[in-house]
Amino acid sequence: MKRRKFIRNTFFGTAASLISAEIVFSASMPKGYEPIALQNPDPYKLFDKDKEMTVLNDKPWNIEAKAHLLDDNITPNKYMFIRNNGLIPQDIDVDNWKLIIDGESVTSPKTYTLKELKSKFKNYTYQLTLECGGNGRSEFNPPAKGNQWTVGAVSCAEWTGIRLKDILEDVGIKDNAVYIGYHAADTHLSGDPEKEPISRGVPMYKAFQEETLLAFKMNGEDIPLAHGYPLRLVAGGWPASASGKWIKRISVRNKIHDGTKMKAPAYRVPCKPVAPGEKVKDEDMCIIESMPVKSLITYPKSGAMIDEGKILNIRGHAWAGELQVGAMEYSIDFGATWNSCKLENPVNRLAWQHFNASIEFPKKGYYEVWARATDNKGVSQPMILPGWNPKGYLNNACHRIAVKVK
Ligand SMILES: Nc1nc2c(c(=O)[nH]1)N[C@H]1C(S)=C(S)[C@@H](COP(=O)(O)O)O[C@H]1N2
Ligand SMILES: [Mo]
Repeated sequence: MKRRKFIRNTFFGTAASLISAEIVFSASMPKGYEPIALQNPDPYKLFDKDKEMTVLNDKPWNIEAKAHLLDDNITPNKYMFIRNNGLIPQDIDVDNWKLIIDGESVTSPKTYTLKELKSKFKNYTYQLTLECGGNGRSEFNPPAKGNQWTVGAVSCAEWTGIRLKDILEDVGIKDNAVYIGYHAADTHLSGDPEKEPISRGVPMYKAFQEETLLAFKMNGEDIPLAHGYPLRLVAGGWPASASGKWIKRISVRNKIHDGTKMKAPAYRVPCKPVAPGEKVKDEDMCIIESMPVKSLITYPKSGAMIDEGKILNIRGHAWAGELQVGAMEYSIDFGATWNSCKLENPVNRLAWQHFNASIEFPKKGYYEVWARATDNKGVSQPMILPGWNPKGYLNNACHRIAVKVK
C-alpha cells in the first residue's frame, strides 16, 4: 500500500507542480481523473527529461535524444529516448503486481509476486544497448510512416534484474518451446481493454541468454515509469521493441509468438533487398533479430568551431547487436580515406563500446567528420543510406558531424 501511494503521490505531486499550485480539493478528485490543466502536460517535467530532447509525438509519447546528449558512458534517464505504442499505465499497484508465466510450452503456469522474483532468484547487472528498430527512419526516401526518428532512439543504461532463463527453468519448459511473448500493462490508444498496444518477444535461444533480464532497476534505481516500472524485459542488441515494458505475463509459445506487432510488416524488413518504394508481400518480410553495426559521435556537437592548428578530440559509442564492434574509423574527406579511432572493449556483452580519436585538420575551412564502425564479422556501416525498406527500419548509416576550422 505504501509503495502504491508513493506512485500516486508522485503523479499527483507532479500534477500539482505542473499546475504550479496546490490542488485544494484533491481528496475529492475522482480516482484516475485528469485535471483539465494537465491535459497538455509538459513532457520534460512529466518524464524528467532534458529540455534538449525532441518530442516527436504526444499520443503516444515518443521522445528522442540528440547525438551530443548521448555522451555519457551509461545513459541517464534524462537523455533516454521514450518509445511508446500505447498509453503508459497510470495506476501501478506494485504490492499486488504479479508476473504470470504461461503458454503452450510450460508444464504448468506459475505466478510470482515482485517480491518473490527479487528475492528468489539471483540478481544480475548489465549495461545493455537498446535501439529502436526505427531509429534513423527520417532519412529514408520514399519516406516511411511512423515516428521520424533521427539518430537518438538508442540508449545504454545499466539494468538490474533476474535472468529470464532462471524463471523459465523454475517454471519448467517443454521441449517444443519456440518463442516467448510478453504481455504488458499499457493501454491501447483506442482505450479498448481487449486490444494490446504491443506484444512481442524473442526466440528461446535469446530468452535463455545470460544477459536477457527481467529488470526492476535502471541505473541503480527503480525503473522510471515511462521505461517500464516496475518490471521490464531487457533483450539487449535486438530491436528495443523486444524489450517489453510494464511486464505482466510471459507466454512460452510452441510457435513464433503471434501477438500485436509480431506480424508483417511490423518490425520486419524484406527478406531480400528491394528497390526504394517497391511493394513487398507480407510473406516476404522477415522478423528483425540482432541489430546491425552502428556508431554515434557524441562529442563534439555538430557545428563545432575550432581554431586553426588545434587538435579536435572526438568521442562516441559503437554497438553491433549480438556482435562486438571490431574496428572504429573516422574520415574527414567524405569517406575517401579512413583513420583508426581508439576503441574500448564492452564492459559486458551487449553494452555499447566507447571510442575516441584526435583529429588534425590541414587548413581553415568546412569539414565533416564521419564515423564508421565494423563488427567482428567484418561488416561495416554503410557511408550513406542502407537498404530501403517499407517501414524504414535499420538505418545504420555513418553518423556525421560538421566542423569549422577558423
Ligand atoms: N509494453 C510496452 N513495451 C514496449 C513498448 C510499448 O509501447 N509498450 N515499446 C517498445 C519499443 S518499440 C521500444 S523502441 C522500446 C523503447 O524503450 P524505452 O521507451 O524505455 O526507451 O520499448 C519497447 N517496449
Ligand atoms: Mo521501437
